[in-house]
Amino acid sequence: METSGISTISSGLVPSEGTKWVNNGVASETGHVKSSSSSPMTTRTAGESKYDELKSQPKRDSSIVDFAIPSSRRASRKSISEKQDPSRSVSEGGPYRGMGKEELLRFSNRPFWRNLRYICMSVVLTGWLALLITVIAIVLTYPQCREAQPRDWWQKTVIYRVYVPSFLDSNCDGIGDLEGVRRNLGYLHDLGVNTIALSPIYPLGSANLGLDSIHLSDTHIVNHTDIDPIYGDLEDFQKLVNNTHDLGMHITLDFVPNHTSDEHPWFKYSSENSHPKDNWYRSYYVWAKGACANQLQPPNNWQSVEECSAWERDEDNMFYLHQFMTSQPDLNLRSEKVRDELKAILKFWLDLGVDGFYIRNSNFLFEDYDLRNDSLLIDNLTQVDCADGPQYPHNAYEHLHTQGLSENFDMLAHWRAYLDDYGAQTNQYKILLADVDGSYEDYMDYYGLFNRDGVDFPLNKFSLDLKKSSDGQGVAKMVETYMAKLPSNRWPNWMSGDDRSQRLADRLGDDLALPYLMLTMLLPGTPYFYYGDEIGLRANIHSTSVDTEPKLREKPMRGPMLWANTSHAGFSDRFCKDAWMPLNELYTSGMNVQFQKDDPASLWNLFRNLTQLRQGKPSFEYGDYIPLVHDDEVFSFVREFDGEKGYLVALNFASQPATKQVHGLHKTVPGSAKVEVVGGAKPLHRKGESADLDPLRLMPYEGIVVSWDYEAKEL
Ligand SMILES: [Ca+2]
Ligand SMILES: [Ca+2]
Repeated sequence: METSGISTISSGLVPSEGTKWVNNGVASETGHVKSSSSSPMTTRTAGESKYDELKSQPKRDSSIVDFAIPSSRRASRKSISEKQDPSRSVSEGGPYRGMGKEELLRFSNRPFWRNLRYICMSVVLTGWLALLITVIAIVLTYPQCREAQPRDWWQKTVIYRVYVPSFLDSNCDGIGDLEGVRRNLGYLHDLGVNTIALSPIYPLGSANLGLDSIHLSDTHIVNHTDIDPIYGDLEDFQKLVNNTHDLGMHITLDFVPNHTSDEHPWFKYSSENSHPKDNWYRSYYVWAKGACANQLQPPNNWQSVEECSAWERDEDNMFYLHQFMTSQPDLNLRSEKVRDELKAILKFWLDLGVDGFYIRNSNFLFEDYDLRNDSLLIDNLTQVDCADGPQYPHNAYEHLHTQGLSENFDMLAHWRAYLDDYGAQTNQYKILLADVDGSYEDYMDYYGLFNRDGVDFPLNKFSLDLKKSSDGQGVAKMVETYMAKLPSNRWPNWMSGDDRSQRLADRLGDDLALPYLMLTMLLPGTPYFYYGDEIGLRANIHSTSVDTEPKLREKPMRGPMLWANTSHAGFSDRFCKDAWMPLNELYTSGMNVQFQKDDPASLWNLFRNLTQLRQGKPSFEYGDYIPLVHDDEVFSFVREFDGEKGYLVALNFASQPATKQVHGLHKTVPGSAKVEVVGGAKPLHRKGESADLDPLRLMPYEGIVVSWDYEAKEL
C-alpha cells in the first residue's frame, strides 16, 4: 500500500501539512520543491521529514483557492493522506492549494475544466446576446415620436387676399391704393395674417372707357412692370414690400401671362401688319388666316369665355386669338421671345422683394398648334347672338384644344424651376400659385405631372361650392373628395372667397359662415381668406345703386372694406371723395372692424382666436388629420401630432342642436377636454371650461375646438 501511495504522489499529488497540498513534488530539505521527475521514490523519506517540519509551521498561504477535483481522485488522495496522517482530511484543504501556476494551468487544460469553461462562457455570451437582442427589439418596436416634416413659410401662413381698390383710400380720390394697404399692415399683423395677396396693380388700358368700369377687368395690362398711378408708384410698392417684411410677413402679386390689353405696346407693334415677316413682335400673339374661300371666317370654332368666337379679325383680315375679351389678345407662349419677356417680368418683381405669384388663367396658356376644332358636347344647345350670327356658347364645347394642354404644365414647371433658382440665391422660397378652372382631376395635374413640380398649389375653388343649403354631409363630401384626389406629398389649401366669387357671408349666410371659417382655418393646409371675411362683409347687392352702377351689379364682391361707423366707413377720410363703389350701409349696424374688435363674441374675434390657435402649433402645422363624425349635422375631426397637444374641431352645420358621441371614436379623444375656441350665436360652451365629449352637445351652428395633453403610449 505504501508503494501504491507513493506512486500516486509521484504521479502528481502530495498531500501537504494539514490543509496544505503540495503540487506534484516534495519539499526538499532546503525548503525548495523538487519536481517529481527528478525526485526518486527514495526522496520520499526526506519529504516526509520535511512534512513534519512543515506541519509545525503556520499556513503559508491561506488564500490559495481550494479547487474541486474529481471525486475518485479525491478519494484516492484521501486514502493516502489518511494513511500518512489520519488526522488530516481533504476537507481541511483544497486539492490544488499551494500548486504553482504552471501546474494549475496543466490541470486547467484537462478536458473537464476546458469543457466547463466553454459551457460557462457559452452561457455568459448567450445571456449577453439575448440581452442585446432584447434591448434592440425594445428600441425598434417601442412607439416612436415621429420627426416633424419641415414646413416652409407658405405652408404655415394665413393668406389674405386684398382687392387693392377697395381696401383703404389714403389720398381721398375714392380708390384704395398701396399706401392704404401699407397703413393697414399693423391691422393685418394683429389679425394673425402672414401673407398679403394683392389684386393686380398694373397700369390698365382704357378699353373699358372710364374709371368706374376699368375695374371690371383688372387684366387689361399695358405694362407688366409698373404700378397703375391710381394705386401709387414703384416707390410706394417698394415701401409696402419692405414694411411687410419688417413685420415678418410676405406679399404676392398676380401674374397674368395669358394675355395683355390690346393697348399694350407689344400688341400695337404686333398688329402692324404691313411687313409681317420683318415684324419682331408679330410672333408675340397668336395670329391666323381666316377660313373659307374668302378667308373672312374665324380660323376654327374656338369660343371665348366671354361667349362668341375666340378670334377677332383686324383691318388686314387677319385673325388674332383671345380666349377672354376681345380687348385681351392671347400671348403666344410658344415664342421664345415671349417666354423671355415673361421671365424678365418675374425677375423685375422678385428683385423688388416679392415673395411669389398667383398665375392667372393657368389652364388657358396654350392652344392647339394645328388649330383643330373643339368638339361640341351637347347637340341642340341654345345658341347665343354674336356679331357673326348665332353661335354655340363656350360651355357647349369640350375644350380639348384650348384648355389644359400639357404644354401648360411644362410652362409652369419652367417657372417653378426659375423661382427655385432665384430663391436659392436669396435663401428665400418663392411661392407659385395657380388659377385653374376644371374638374378635380384637371385641377390636381397643376401640382405637377410625371415627377415634375408644378405650382405649390392651385387655389382650391371647390371649397367655394358650398351653399346655404350645405349641411355636414356637403362639407364632408367636399373635404373628403379633395383630400382623396390630392397627390401624395402635395399641399392642400382652403378658400373663403376671392374677387371673382360670391362673398362668404352671401354664399353661406352669417350662421354657416362661422363654422366654415373655422373649417378653413384648421383643416390641414394653407387657408386663403378674402378681405372683409373676418367681419362677414356682404356684397352691397340690395343697394339702390345696383341698377345705376354696373360695377356693383357685375362684381358685387369687390365693395369697399368697412372699417368703422364713421364717414365713408373709415375707407377714406370725412371730406374725401365717395368710394368708387357704394358702401354697404350695414357698416352702421355692426358690420365694421372697429365694432367687432370690441365685441368678444364677434366674427372678427373668432377669426383672430383661430389664427392665434394655429400659430406655431405642431398639431396644426404637421399633425395628422383624423375625420370623426361626418353626418347631416356635424363635421368633426382631430388634429394631433406625437408628443403634442391633440385638438378636436367639431362644427354643427345644422339649424338645430346636435348631440354626438365623440369619445371613443379615436383612441386619443378623452371623455372631456378643455375648450380653446368657441364660435356661434348662442354657444353652449365657454372658452377655458371643460367640454363633455361623452357625448358632445352643440347648439345650432356652434363650432368648438377642444384640446387635451399628449399621453405617451404604453408598451
Ligand atoms: Ca386712393
Ligand atoms: Ca392662351
